[in-house]
Amino acid sequence: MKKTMRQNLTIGMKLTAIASALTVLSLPAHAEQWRGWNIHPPGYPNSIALESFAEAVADKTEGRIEPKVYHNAVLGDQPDAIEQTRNGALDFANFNMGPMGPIVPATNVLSLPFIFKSVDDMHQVMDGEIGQRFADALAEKNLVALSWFDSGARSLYNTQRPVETPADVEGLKVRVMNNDLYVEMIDALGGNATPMSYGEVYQSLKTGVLDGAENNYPSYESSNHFEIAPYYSLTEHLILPECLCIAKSSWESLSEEDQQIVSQAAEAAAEEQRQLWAERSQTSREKVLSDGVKINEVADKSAFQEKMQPIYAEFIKQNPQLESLVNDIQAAQ
Ligand code: GTR
Repeated sequence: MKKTMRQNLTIGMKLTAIASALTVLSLPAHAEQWRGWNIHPPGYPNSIALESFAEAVADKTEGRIEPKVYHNAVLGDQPDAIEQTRNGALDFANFNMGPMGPIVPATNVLSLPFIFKSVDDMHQVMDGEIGQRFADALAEKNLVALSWFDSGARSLYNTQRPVETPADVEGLKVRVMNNDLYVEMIDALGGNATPMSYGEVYQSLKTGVLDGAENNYPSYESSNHFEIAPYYSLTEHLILPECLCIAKSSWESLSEEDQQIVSQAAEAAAEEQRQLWAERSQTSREKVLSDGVKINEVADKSAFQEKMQPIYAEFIKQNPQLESLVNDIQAAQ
């Protein structure tokens, strides 16, 4: 009797051991934990798309890669995060091409005001051969751009008055993203540009350190800047694409099969983001309007465009190797 019990016990123990060995075997040898940077809050189109990307990658690699998205720029502001992704401290991120300019000079072409005629033109250009040239330039700086997100058109907003002509910008203290081209852009309109990280803008508007800033509808709304700066003027001076970028070191550590999975997940995320973006642009606009924001059309955009001509001329003088890229983008629209 006793012997049988002991035998059962031994068999039981062996079975348990086999079961746990099997469990171990079914787990990937070393699951890669991937850290992803995101500037926006949960629920924002980009945030939802990044979450979908993370889920698809974890799912399709059967847990070999476990990406986690950190929202609200908790891992640092955008210029910092770009550096961290370049050196592999972060694995993936959604970056706007604006703050990319100081690191990847070719992307500055995208920051030339009014370079794109419309958001559709921007997508058509970025989804084609020219977009690949930007991806190549990013790759040289250790960033693998797998897909392009929508970021709409950026317009000026401020606490003081509607902007209808360049003269209305005179004297306004305007926050810009970290890129000298934007300082030149605001200076050319007679304003005072202040480069500042996104997270500091709300407080600076509130205390009067800033009179205004510039952004698309979803960011203007989700950042609550509209509560303090209620004049939103449709200058639409910048149409900046955003990338879903992977750190080169993380990318190169993947098998070919996993690269394909990650790449497909990034494409699917961009598709989802663009659709959510279109919806959110509408709802953000409605939300700020119902809160009392005054939105004005800018009847004569050419007055703003003319002020930008010296910036183009100087840019091409300083970067002759980028002239053909500027021309090719203009010709493609
Ligand atoms: C948003 C963009 C962010 C960030 C922000 C800013 O539209 O999605 O990546 O660039 O603007 O103004 O700093």
